[in-house]
Order: sequence, then C-alpha cells, then structure tokens
Amino acid sequence: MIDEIDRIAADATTRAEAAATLEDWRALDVELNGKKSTLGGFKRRLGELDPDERRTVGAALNRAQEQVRAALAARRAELDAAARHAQLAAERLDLTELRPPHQAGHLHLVTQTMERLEDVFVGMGFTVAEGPEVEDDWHNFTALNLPAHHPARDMQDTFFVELGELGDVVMRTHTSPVQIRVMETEPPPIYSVMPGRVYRQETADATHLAVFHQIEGLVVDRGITFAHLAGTIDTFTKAYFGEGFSSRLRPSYFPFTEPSAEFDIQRPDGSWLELGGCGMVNPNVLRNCGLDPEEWSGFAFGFGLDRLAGMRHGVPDLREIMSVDIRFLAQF
Ligand code: 2NM
Repeated sequence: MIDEIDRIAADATTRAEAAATLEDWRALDVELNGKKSTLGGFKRRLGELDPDERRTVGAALNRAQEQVRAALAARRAELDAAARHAQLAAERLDLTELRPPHQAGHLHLVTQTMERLEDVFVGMGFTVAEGPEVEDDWHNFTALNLPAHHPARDMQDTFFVELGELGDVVMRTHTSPVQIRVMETEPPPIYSVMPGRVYRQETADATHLAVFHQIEGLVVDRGITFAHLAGTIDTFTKAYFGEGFSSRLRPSYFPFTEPSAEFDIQRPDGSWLELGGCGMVNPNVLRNCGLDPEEWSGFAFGFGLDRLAGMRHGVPDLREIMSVDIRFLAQF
C-alpha cells in the first residue's frame, strides 16, 4: 500500500511540474488536493486498517500530500512569475526612445531665455533665488511699501486665491516677493536675481499676458549707490545683447524704490527700446525686512522676459509664445 502511495505521489509531482498554464494548474490542484483526490480516498479508508498499519500508512499519506502540495506551490510560483513577465513585456514603454534628431524636443523659448539671462547674471557674480508663486499679502504688497489702497492691489490686477480672508492669499503679481523673502532670511551682502512666473488679472493681447515671466535683481550691501545701479544695468545690457548696445535711465516712480527709473536699451542702429524698471530700494522696504537703512543700501531692477524672447525670435504677438502648437514650438 505504501508503495502505491509513493507511486501516486511521484506521479502527481510529475504532473504538477508539467502544468503548462494557470488553468491546467487549477484543475490539477482540485484533482490532487480536493475532496475527491486519490490520496484523500486512502485517508478516508485508514479506519479499515489495524492500528499499527494505520500509523505507518497515515505517515506515508501525510508525506505524500506534503510532497504534492510543495510541487504544486513551486509550479504555481513559476507560472505566476511567467505571467508577470508576460504582462510587463506587453506593457513595456521605451521611455528612452528618441524621435529622429531633427524632431527631438528642446526647452521652451521662454525657458531658454530665462536660462541665458541667469547665465549672464551668474557671470556677473549674482546668485539665483526662487520663491512661491502663491503668495501672502505681506510679501507681495505690504512689505514692498504698497499702501493699502494702492491701485496695483486692485481686483482688476490681482488673482486672489480663496484661502483665509479675501485678499490674504494671491497669485504673485511680480517676483519682488522673492526679494523680500531673501532680505528677511539672508544677511547682506545680497547679490541675487529672481526669475519666475507671475500672474495678472488681464485680458491677453499682443503685448500682455495674464501669466507671464519676469526676472528681477537685488543688491544690498554697504555703500551701494545709484552709480552701481547704472553700471550694473549697462554691464548687463552689453553682456546679454552685445557690445554694440548701451543703456539709459529715465526718472520714474515705484513705491518700492526711491529714486526710481525706467531703463531703455539702445540698439546698434540707434533705436531705443524700453526694457524695465529699477531704483534704489526704498528705506521703508529695508526696514520692513529688518534691515537698518543707515547701515545698508541697495538697488533693484526688473523686466519682463516674454517680450524679450519674442523680440529675439521675431514673434510680435506674445499670445503666440504660450502656444502649445508643436509647429510653433519646434521653430526655436
Ligand atoms: C522693478 C522695478 C523697480 C523691485 C524692488 C524690489 C525690492 F524688493 F527690493 F523692493 N523688488 N523689486 C523693483 C524695482 C522691481 O520691476 C519692474
């Protein structure tokens, strides 16, 4: 009887090892482990044997069932692994696949412009600082000496975020709040530029976007004068546009700088282009950031990036710059 049990176990093991599919395996599992299995039948008839025989045959039966279960479990693991491999192979995506070189992707026109500007300023000794696009009233307005009812805070210009009291949280309308954050957290000397995306509640037209990009610069040190500002603007103009370009400053007004100026650049053909604004950091702004205006002085400047990118690449309508049409994007 024990020989027969061993033969049944060996046969079952061979069949388990040969199960070709999960369906075959399931059928075999029912046949070999289920209530109607041959070994199960032997087990039910153990009672007919005398006690000594029952013990040895019972032990042989348990060994046999253990051997069959182990063979089935091993085969199941192999079948599961094979199924997993098949699924992975079927779902495989080659993320390194390259399109033909002339169609390969590249950085967006605005990103290229931003990186070139950063390179020029880093070459002049500036660091690059970034900050959040969702800002609080303090960093976007109040600390910048923008009084409570200043028109720049108007509903017409600012996207408000529905958080806290109405007006507490805004989409930053300029990158200046990053300058506040730097002055609040880093002791001078500060020589940094802050590039980034900004938001204004405006209807887009050829020269305005509701979502656009700026780069601003901030210097705070001992003994900084308007001459340093003018020299920095002119050095930047020549480094970015070329030696044939020059710059000029015209009086202007910003709440966060005093005195303030607009700056223009002159092209080699003699024509002028208005680029951005600048000025000496208002003493109120320094105080708001915990800096003593008797010890520290500084200048700041800022300009829009999208128009610059458009000019460099002959895109007169700024709305086109934000196009997602691959035929537009692939040109740059
Ligand atoms: C501009 C023009 C003029 C400016 C000033 C400051 C700060 F924080 F230092 F007060 N941030 N940005 C500034 C000054 C920005 O952009 C057209």
